[in-house]
Amino acid sequence: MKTIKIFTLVCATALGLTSCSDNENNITAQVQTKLLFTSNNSDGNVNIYNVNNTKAVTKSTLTTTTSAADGIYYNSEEDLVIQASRTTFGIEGYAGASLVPSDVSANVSASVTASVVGSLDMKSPRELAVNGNFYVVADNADADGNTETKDGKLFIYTKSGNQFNLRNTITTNFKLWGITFIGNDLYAIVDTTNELAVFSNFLNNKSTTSLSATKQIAVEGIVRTHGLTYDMDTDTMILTDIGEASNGQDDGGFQVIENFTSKFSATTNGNILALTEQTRVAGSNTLMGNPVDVAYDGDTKTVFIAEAGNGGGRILAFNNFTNGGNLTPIYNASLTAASAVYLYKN
Ligand SMILES: [Ca+2]
Ligand SMILES: [Ca+2]
Ligand SMILES: [Ca+2]
Repeated sequence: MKTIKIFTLVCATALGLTSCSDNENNITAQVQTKLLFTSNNSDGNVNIYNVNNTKAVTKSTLTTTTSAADGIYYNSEEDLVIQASRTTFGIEGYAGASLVPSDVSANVSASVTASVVGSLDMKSPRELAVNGNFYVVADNADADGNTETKDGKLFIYTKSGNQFNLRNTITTNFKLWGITFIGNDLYAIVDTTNELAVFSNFLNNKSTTSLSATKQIAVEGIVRTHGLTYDMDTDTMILTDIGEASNGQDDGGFQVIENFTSKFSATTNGNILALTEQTRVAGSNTLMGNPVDVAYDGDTKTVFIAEAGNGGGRILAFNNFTNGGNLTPIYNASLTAASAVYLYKN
């Protein structure tokens, strides 16, 4: 496996001083590899954007045999890119991905075949969340044969060697899309609404069953949420808002919730987390119509968006969002039917 690590020493620049010393307080091994892994529903290929410097982004492509995918993750220990295929309806893992992003010249491409696969259980996979050896996929197909009732299924796989094994499924009493872990708790957006649900100690539910959320709250300011991401280091949660699904051009946005842990705790079950506790970015300059997924780099306060609608699909990045509003993206690349983003940092 080729190494893709680059380390630099960060020097103290506070108070106008520029100095490098070996004082233990001043030495930091800084993150220098930042790769944005993306899936899409147009050709199913994995596009990997090197976003170390958002002013000089390069892209590599893993050409897959899947033609649509939604939900992506990078397992660096095994150098494995994993996505939920909407062609096979199973999870696929592609080895050797680091060979591509280690070369930062633009538009490197490599063909890959799925070397880690499992049973083909799903109907409409939409997002992947990983906790240790557990790979959880949210499926937004109707779960009970009655399209009048809102529900969805979470498929829980464990990875063993070159195999994903289905451990159990959990049926939810709301429609699913984005999911993410915070520790052992699984957070899920409640599709078609502005609500956020959490299942505490989710992986302790080892049998195939129906499960109600431990807690479910409304997020003021959002019309219809879809994607979410959480950054542990900065305790920041970000939710996307697709507005009306029929408007893929200019009614989308995202909302940033800093100090998420205390704000979520303070909002009791069934209540509303106020817009005044959040920062909202939306408007025609943002190029967001249906932002379906989000990733966040807390180091640089940069938000990455998978936009499914505007211009046919885009990967967008935003920073300086403190005041919110109708921001212009600092990065904008066409990616037809972009469906998911995952940020890997090393
Ligand atoms: Ca149903
Ligand atoms: Ca929309
Ligand atoms: Ca994601």
